[in-house]
Amino acid sequence: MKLLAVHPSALMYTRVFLRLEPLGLELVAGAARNAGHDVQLIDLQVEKHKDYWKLVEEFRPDAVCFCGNYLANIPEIVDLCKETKDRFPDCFTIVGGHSVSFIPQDVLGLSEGAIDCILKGEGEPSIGPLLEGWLNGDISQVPGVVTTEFEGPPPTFVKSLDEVRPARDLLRHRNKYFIGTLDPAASIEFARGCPWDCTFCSAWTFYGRSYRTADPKVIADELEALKEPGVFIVDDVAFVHAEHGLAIAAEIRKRGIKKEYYLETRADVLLRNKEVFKEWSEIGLSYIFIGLEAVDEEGLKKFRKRVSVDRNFEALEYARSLGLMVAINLIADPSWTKERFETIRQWCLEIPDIVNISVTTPYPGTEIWHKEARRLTTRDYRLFDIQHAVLPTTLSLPEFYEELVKTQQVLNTKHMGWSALRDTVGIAARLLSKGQTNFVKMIWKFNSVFNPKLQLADHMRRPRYEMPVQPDVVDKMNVKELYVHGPGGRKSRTLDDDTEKFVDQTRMGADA
Ligand code: B12
Ligand code: SF4
Repeated sequence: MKLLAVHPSALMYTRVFLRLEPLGLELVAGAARNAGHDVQLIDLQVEKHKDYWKLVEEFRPDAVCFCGNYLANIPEIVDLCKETKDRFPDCFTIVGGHSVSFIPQDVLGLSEGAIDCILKGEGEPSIGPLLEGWLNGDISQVPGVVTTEFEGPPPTFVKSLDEVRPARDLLRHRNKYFIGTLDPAASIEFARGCPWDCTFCSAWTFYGRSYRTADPKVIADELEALKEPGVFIVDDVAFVHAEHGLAIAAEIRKRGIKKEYYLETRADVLLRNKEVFKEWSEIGLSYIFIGLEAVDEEGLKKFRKRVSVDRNFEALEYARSLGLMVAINLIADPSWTKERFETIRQWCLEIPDIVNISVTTPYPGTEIWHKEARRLTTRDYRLFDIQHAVLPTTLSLPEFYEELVKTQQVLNTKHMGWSALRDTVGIAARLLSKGQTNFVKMIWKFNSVFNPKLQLADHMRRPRYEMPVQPDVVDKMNVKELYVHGPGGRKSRTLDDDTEKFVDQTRMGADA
């Protein structure tokens, strides 16, 4: 069968700071190719809808599959499926990925028959059987499949993360992916899943709190094959398991692989596994993103992060001492007042790090979704990108955005525009001389994207597709109902006993 794999357009944040290759979709494309299908891939983060149509006309796929990782992309995906079905009624349309796995019936309903099925959970094990089933006229037994008429068996995990490799060669513009000065950058996965259980996050509910690691040798093979000098490690929490991090580092040293890395981790993991991060800073780690979420104890408790403020600051200090560029995420709560924003602004000004501020957003598959969804002030999917307020704000909405953007401006003043150019003039010149313009273009983009008036205007657009009205707020909920892949318990986590104990001590525990 001829399959076209499609990643939708970029959301607000990725229009400025970074743009990354669609690794999950490349894995699904790789698995489909291994199953004997003829596969093409298009990424609308870097190409336009007219390029999609051109490719569809030329390639004439029998099936098109979309990556529905992001809730805010759902309207675009539904529209593309509708038009694809109008023009090519026999084309099999599939949507898979993170967000749609939690709300398959809602998405199928919006599409009015234009989406043939949702494929829930990990795509690698089921995409081959799905295409096979379509050819044979029966897809009802494919794990993870959901249609308006039936639901197949539960989704399954790929047998091993080493089994399928991403079809990187199918990406048509590899030089368009970057993060900060890592330009161009490729993405790689060392481990999958997260053993913690934060209330605002769906990473753990998607994977049933499992944690699986890839073989260090396979990882090193993949790194060796990458042409890009920059590498974004997509793991939710990097180096949870110290031995795994050290084994990859040893393989990299042995083979003399020279790359620059970016990763995301938790403050308590960084402090527990100091030697791993030190080793990585010596073999090329240059950026580290730490999800602090809040700067006071009360805020941390709310997000069920059992890391204390002091430990957070200690972690920042340690990361800086390794010479790493540190980025921090803070979550702005809709209840924030002008004074609260001012306090955060002052804090951001005092520290040398990059501070990214997102807005509390209940997502399907998270605990806060079940507690807050009834209070949503909008049901427009497009606003669920953690840059818009979708819950009632204490300040008026215009004031909230004024304050939010003013606080995000600190980042602009400190780390973008002329100050960025001044600090990175050598790097910028080197990148430009190689024809890499992503980083240099990025540093001037902030004001054109982050603008309170534009954000307010987004709320005024008439929604084409809305989420269904949510049932009553649930105070006590059955956590098991949140999962896409059912929880597999201790054996589903490749962690030694000490690390498992550490995880248990640092999470609140769904049943605690
Ligand atoms: C790396 C990452 C990013 C990267 C790269 C994203 C990219 N280009 O793909 C960056 C940093 C750019 C990013 C940005 C954002 N992200 Co992000 N991101 C992640 C993260 C940590 C891992 C994703 C990943 O690469 N995993 C590894 C690959 C192999 O897995 P995968 O992509 O999920 O693909 C598998 C399955 O989903 C499925 N699948 C995927 N596509 C398809 C397609 C088909 C047809 C099928 C059958 C299956 C399938 O099969 C794949 C293989 O098993 C996830 C958390 C998570 N664990 O999922 C959050 C996550 C997906 N991001 C999230 C958010 C909110 C964002 C932002 C909106 C944040 C912001 N600050 O604005 C932006 C928007 C990005 C955009 N598209 O414009 C949320 C999603 C919320 C939601 N429900 O919409 C998540 C779940 C994090 C969270 N804590 O809740 N993100
Ligand atoms: S540590 Fe918390 S926020 Fe981070 S991926 Fe795991 S569950 Fe999500």
